[in-house]
Parts: sequence; C-alpha cells; structure tokens
Amino acid sequence: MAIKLHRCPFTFVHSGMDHCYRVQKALDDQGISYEVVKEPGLPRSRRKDVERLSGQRLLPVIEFEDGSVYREESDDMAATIRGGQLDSKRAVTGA
Ligand SMILES: N[C@@H](CCC(=O)N[C@@H](CS)C(=O)NCC(=O)O)C(=O)O
Repeated sequence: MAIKLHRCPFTFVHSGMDHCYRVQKALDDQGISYEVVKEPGLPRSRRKDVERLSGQRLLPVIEFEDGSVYREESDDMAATIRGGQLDSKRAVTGA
C-alpha cells in the first residue's frame, strides 16, 4: 500500500506556483510511490475528509499507510521530501 497525496483537483497544472504540484513533483523526483486522492476545490468547506484527517482544510496533505498525516507549508513539505526526511513525519497527526 502506498502513501496517499491528498491534493487539489487541478492535476493538469504543472507549475511550481501550484502548492500541490510542488509537493507531488518532489515525491516524483525522489521516486516515492503514492496514490493521488483528488479533494474538492473551492470552497474549502467542501473538504470534509481533509478536515477530518488533518484538522485543517488546506492542501496538500500526505496520509501515511498507518493513517498518520503530514501537513506543513508546501515548501517545507517539498524540502522534507527532497531531504529524504519524509519518514520522520510519520505519526505526526494534524497541522
Ligand atoms: N501556503 C500554503 C497554501 C496551500 C494552498 O493554498 N493550497 C491550495 C491547493 S494547491 C488550497 O488548498 N487552496 C484552497 C484555499 O486556499 O482555500 C502552502 O504552501 O501549503
């Protein structure tokens, strides 16, 4: 089972300006396999699953196989992934 990348539905946007793409690209570049879970766009109030998982409504959010969740600013998430530190974020629940 792979980790899940909960992200916005705009998967066609391949720009570093997009917070979700920035994190997805970091996973790709590091060769980390993951499953994409497309969450609703705006308004944020539609993101009930995201809120239940992470205690907030912004994306992206990474859900580990053990159910723990990782959410930080996307730049920090990308840096963590590129630094090979993603595993250290397991069992950190909430934002
Ligand atoms: N500063 C946040 C921004 C995250 C962000 O705005 N993500 C978008 C999806 S790519 C989002 O959730 N937008 C909905 C909103 O801003 O209400 C970060 O870098 O993680």
